[in-house]
Amino acid sequence: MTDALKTFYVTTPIYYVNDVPHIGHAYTTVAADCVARFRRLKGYKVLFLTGTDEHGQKVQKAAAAAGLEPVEFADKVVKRFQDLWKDLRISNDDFLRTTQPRHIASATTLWETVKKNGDIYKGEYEDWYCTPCENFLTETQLKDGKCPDCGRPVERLKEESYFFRLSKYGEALLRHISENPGFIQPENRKNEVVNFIKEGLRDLSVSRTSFSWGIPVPGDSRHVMYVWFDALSNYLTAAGYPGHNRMWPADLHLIGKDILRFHTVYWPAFLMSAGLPLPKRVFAHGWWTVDGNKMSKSKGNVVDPVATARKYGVDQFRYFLLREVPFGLDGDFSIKALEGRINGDLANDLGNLLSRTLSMIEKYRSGVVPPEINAKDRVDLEKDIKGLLETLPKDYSDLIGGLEFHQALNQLWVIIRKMNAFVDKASPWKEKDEETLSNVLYTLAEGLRIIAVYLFPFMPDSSDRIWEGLGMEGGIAGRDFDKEVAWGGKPGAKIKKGPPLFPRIV
Ligand code: ME8
Repeated sequence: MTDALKTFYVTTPIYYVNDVPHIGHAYTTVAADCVARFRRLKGYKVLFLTGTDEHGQKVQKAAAAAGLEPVEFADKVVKRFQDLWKDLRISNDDFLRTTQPRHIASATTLWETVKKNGDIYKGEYEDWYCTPCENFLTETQLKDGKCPDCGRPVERLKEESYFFRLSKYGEALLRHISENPGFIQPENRKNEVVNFIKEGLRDLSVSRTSFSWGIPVPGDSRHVMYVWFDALSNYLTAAGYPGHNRMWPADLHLIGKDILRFHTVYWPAFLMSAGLPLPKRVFAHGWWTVDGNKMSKSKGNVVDPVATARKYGVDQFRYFLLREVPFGLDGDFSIKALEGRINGDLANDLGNLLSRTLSMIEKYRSGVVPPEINAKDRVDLEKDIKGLLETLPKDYSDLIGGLEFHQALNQLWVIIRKMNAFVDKASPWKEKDEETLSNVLYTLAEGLRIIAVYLFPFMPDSSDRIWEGLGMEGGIAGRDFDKEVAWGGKPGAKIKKGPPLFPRIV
């Protein structure tokens, strides 16, 4: 039995509403969904949070360009994110908008607490600012006079500002990182952060007077909070802060590598100042390029997840995102690669295996899954498949725990390919011996039943279709992972053949 008190809190970044959703947003959110679904199957009480980052100059400018009030503008874009998550079968438990009263209360309390602890003071700021990144830069950080991260022009900002005493936290951060080796992942990202901190931290400007679209600074409403102070505190808001804390600290912040510093330097420093525990782990994944090029609006090559999922299928798209590239590394998206995965891994391997299995059960056993009979002459491959499935639960759980999605899928496909080879080799349709034939068919049906459970976090709908095809009722959600992946499911179910699971792309 799993322990009902185990909890798991996983987050995505909250996305800016100045832009519509693209493949990058879908990537982080599908990965978080896979983690959340797996933990639920393992018996955890999960809080899976995503949402939108709605304040700041960037959003104010985008709204003005569209001739709308920021909040009206945000409402429209938020709906596009929410619709996309529904389409992609994202199982988030909460959707946070930074314009919600619960969040304004939380960010305000965090500010007041940090201020009370002596870490916020008033000063004057003069530096370069990159509005697309909402980031301050010193003269020496600029590259050819432009933002070193996104390459766009920067603006000179001079204004009265509140500062956070970030400089005070360098040593404490380095100590925390060294004492908690799993805090920043992957390893190369951790090294980047350590080097950045070792160069010396400057106090951070955390308020603005040059625009008004933000959460007012408590006690000084001429200022609004710096959008990153506001945004990062969303993770506390959803955990119940400042009231009863249900889930803090988060177990896992999933982010893209572009926002590493905010999550592993600023955020932990704010939390230390407020006397709150730090998130257990921050994992920064890599970036997608498209046909080898940086994705950008000006190039017109932004991959639209809505259109892609509609054309190729939701599960096909989810599978591709998590299978194509090791999580943590950069990867390239191309239609050729997507179609290759669909026709190869999904149609030829998995879809074909299911349809062959169901056809044989229909033909040789009138559509009823036969029992396993303890025959002497087991085909070697049959023992092999069973053996592989019996050792998989631990490897698979470790791989998902380590966010090595592509490896977890790889291991499953080793078994799926062996099962196809097994069908070829055992050629059950030529088999005379009834016992061996029953064993062959049971092995295929049972193997597929177990594979459906493993695949559920990645491809929920297709997994349920495999499950139902094998004559099982009720779907996979809510079941106990350890119990369901154990060999020995009951025979006797009446199979239900349906249309091909993954139609080939021609
Ligand atoms: O940064 N490849 O929001 P954002 C992979 N509001 N992932 C990508 C990507 C790409 N090409 N482009 C974007 C923000 N992403 C802030 C976050 S959190 C407190 C505040 C993903 O809308 C990746 O997860 O710019 C990245 O971190 C996120 O989108 C940035 O989304």
